[in-house]
Amino acid sequence: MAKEIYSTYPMVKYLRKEALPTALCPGCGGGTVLNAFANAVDQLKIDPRDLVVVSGIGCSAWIASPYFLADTLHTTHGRAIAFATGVKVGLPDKKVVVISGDGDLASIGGNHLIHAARRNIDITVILVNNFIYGMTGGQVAPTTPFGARTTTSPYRNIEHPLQISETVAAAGASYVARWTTAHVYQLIESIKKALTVKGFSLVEVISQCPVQFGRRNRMKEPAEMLRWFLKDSVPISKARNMSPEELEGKFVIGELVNRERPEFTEELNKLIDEVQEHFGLREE
Ligand SMILES: Cc1ncc(C[n+]2csc(CCOP(=O)(O)OP(=O)(O)O)c2C)c(N)n1
Ligand code: SF4
Repeated sequence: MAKEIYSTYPMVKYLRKEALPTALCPGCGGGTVLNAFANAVDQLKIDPRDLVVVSGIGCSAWIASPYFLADTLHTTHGRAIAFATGVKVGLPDKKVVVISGDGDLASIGGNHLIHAARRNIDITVILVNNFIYGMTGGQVAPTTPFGARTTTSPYRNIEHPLQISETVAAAGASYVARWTTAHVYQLIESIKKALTVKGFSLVEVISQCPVQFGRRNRMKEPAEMLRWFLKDSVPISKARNMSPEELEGKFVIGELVNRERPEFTEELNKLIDEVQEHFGLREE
């Protein structure tokens, strides 16, 4: 059955066939994100040999590796952006993309996320926000909605979630957008923009984990979670005229920033040139 589906799926050329079918649970939003990324690469006609795709640890990290057919780097938990920074500095001509989960990138790896955005290094981060640590059994995360149930907040979560996109925008990224897995066409367009802007770009994707999050929060069917995303999404233009109370629990979707700012690897190379010139080390 899986083989039949993959034989007619046009994006299969971007997947490692030997790793299929994926280990993602049926209805996991990770498949939608993988599909959106492959479509964005396809529509931009990016040669996968020009890509380096980096992930940390978690179910969402599998999207990059082992499933995406490019040079991929499956790193330690929380450190994907640190590895990606090294790759970009060493190979500035490559398109460096990080795909991983909210736990990986915004919890244990949150410091790297903020400081990569502050440096405005030219890497694209696709952050799959499913509100929990999916791979390890559905523990509470800094992204878990207020009041939600998880294995480690079985009565209700009493913390408020980190607003990832707003934090990254405030830190200085060139491009930040948030969509959900129920907004696939907008998501593909945003990933395309993120892959083309110079500087740090983040696409946060609100995604369903029906197994670890949905079934503890009365949404065990993936479609129920998608209906929730559609019902509670607010376009950013509308959100600007709403109070914090009105926005409580809503998903603000759209582009938060799209701006030109100096990029880190260009600044670094300018500095190297200046220092070499100063010490007479430049080769003519
Ligand atoms: C240093 C370290 N701490 C903890 C873990 C255990 N661990 C593996 S994946 C994970 C959480 C993954 O959550 P997230 O990034 O949100 O991805 P998801 O599985 O939800 O897609 C944790 C805590 C680990 N592998 N390494
Ligand atoms: S546990 Fe959740 S995040 Fe992990 S593969 Fe299953 S549905 Fe997806």
